[in-house]
Amino acid sequence: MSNSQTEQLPAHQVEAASKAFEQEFERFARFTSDLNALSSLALDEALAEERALSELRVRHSGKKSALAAAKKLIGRVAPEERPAFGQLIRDFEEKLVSRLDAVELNLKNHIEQVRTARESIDVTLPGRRPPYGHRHPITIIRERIEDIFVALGYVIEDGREIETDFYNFTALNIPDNHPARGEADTFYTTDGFALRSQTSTVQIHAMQRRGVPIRMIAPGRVFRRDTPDPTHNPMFYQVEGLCVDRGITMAHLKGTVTEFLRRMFGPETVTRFRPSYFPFTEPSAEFDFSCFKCKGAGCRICKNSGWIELGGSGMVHPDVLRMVGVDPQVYSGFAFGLGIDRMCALMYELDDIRLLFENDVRFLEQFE
Ligand code: 2NL
Repeated sequence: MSNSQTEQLPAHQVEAASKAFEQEFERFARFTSDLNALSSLALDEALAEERALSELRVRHSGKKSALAAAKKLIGRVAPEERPAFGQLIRDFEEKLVSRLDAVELNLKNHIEQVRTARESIDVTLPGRRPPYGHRHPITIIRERIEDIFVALGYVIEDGREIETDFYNFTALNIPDNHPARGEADTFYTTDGFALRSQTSTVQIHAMQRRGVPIRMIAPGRVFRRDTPDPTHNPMFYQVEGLCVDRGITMAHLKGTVTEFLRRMFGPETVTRFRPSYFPFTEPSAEFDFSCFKCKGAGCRICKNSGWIELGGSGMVHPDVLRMVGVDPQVYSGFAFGLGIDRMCALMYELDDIRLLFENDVRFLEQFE
């Protein structure tokens, strides 16, 4: 064979295939030589490189590759040149496969690492705290009132919010023609029941059920047909107290209300009783206490008077006692009532009572 024929020989084709491979492989080579090149690959970039590498493998070692074509030529090479040619192909194939395998291994390891890192959880990070719940400001004040009266030997009674005329008015000695019974003051259901306008209803039920002597308070929601403004809401919270026993006098009323207000607003608190009128008590009195903020000197809260008006009270009217089957010749009692939301507004210095019923968590969460 002449030299010019040798140029066309299969050995030359293998060399050309090897060169073509080297050229295409060049950009993958960095994944075995340069560690930074790999670690800077994002997951989707690494996956794209993996696919490109697999295509390269098919092109250079697959059925239609130059390598496969060269292998077919082995039989047609002259016997004396066959071993050398065979060796050439094996060397080329081995180099090709080992270089592809090395890159593929590095890529796969990197992909695995990135995936693991992405899915891993740092157990040393602080957890997410669930937001704490808290009591409504009215609940905070109600529970303080309840605690004080429970300590004084009172029980807490609860009742219904929809009542008959008897419990809401008649049993409380409120005359038939009294404006409180009218549609303008009280909410009525279509079948004639009243939304209770004070929690005295609960006291009437309790006296009927438990009899006397009795010491109780009745906190709860009441309803009056008022136009909402900064100091009024048609639904508000009230607590009423009742003490009936033999020999109960106005002195017990004053002592109890005073002790309650001292425990609520501080031991230096002074109380003041002013004569008043309620159909269900006789005599009746409204009570004030010395301002907890300025101690009586005068400030914004007490409107410079030094006193804060809080509620009404009195000796239970004998007719009310008779109405629930209690003999007023044997028993006497005192009762009082005050607004919880009003107390709340005072203590937290709210200038609008309606804030308590808007249920804006940004407002409500400030109190506990
Ligand atoms: C006020 C006035 C008051 C009563 C409530 C009462 C209850 C019974 C018998 C007699 Cl069962 N009286 N409750 C007495 C006087 C005043 O509340 O200004 N409340 C906010």
